[in-house]
Amino acid sequence: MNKTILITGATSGFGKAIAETFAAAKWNCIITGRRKDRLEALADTLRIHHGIEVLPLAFDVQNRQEVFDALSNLPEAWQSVDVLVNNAGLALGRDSFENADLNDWETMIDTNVKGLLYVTKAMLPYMTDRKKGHIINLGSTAAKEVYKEGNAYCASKHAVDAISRAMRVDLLPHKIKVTAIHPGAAETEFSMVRFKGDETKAKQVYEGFEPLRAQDIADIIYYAATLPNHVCINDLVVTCLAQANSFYFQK
Ligand code: NDP
Ligand code: 8X3
Repeated sequence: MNKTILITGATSGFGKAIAETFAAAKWNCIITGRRKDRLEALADTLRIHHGIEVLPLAFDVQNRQEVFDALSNLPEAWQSVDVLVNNAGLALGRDSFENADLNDWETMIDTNVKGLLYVTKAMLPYMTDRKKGHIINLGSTAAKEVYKEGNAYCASKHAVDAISRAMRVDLLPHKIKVTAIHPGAAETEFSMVRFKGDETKAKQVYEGFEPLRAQDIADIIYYAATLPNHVCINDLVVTCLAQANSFYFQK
């Protein structure tokens, strides 16, 4: 029987690459995000190319009601979720503390922190009932260090790091694995979102070095998710060759 994965933020970047990678390995996929058109298109492609089942669910992870409406009563055939990837997230703006926009801060915290908590809480009963499951959270190098003008984004990812460690302890009796993956700079739609559509600023982030690609992270997540049951990758920082940490790039 095919295994099942749920990926939040599957409409672009890491999430889309993760869906494509698991679908190619014949996992059935629950794909989520706000952009319904992209979800439907991805669902069709995955079904046609890989002959798997796909359940697209459009909702905003910031909205507690929407999250629970979408996830707490999954059709029975979809309830045996083996892997949950909490990937949906974003940075908004790169401004010093005194200039940063409060709305941006709230959106990052509501998405990266509260959204991850809501989705996990809604999905946990399916895993605790079976005493089986794997939760994979997308942190960042920004979960480990703070950088100039990274303020609330770094804080939100530090929270993902802390939540992942807390989950690992609390979910141990339920035999649920928790993996936190912390990528460095990866060229996805991330910087276009961060700089609110300013293509020049977004491109500058990756100038002069070869950043990670979404597929690199998807491959690592597939590896972590398919290890023998007794083996857990708990915490993994992954950067491109040009990056030592949040501050040091060899361009
Ligand atoms: P993208 O912008 O390419 O993808 C982000 C995904 O998150 C989209 O599918 C988007 O879907 C979804 N998303 C954002 N907000 C919401 C929301 N409120 N509700 C539901 N879905 C949402 O970025 P990446 O793939 O790069 O980012 C994925 C994760 O990886 C994020 O958590 C990010 O912080 C983290 N990360 C990224 C790094 C990078 O350099 N790219 C490095 C380290 C970590 P939609 O808009 O359709 O809702
Ligand atoms: C995304 C990478 O360096 O912008 O999490 O924080 S960075």
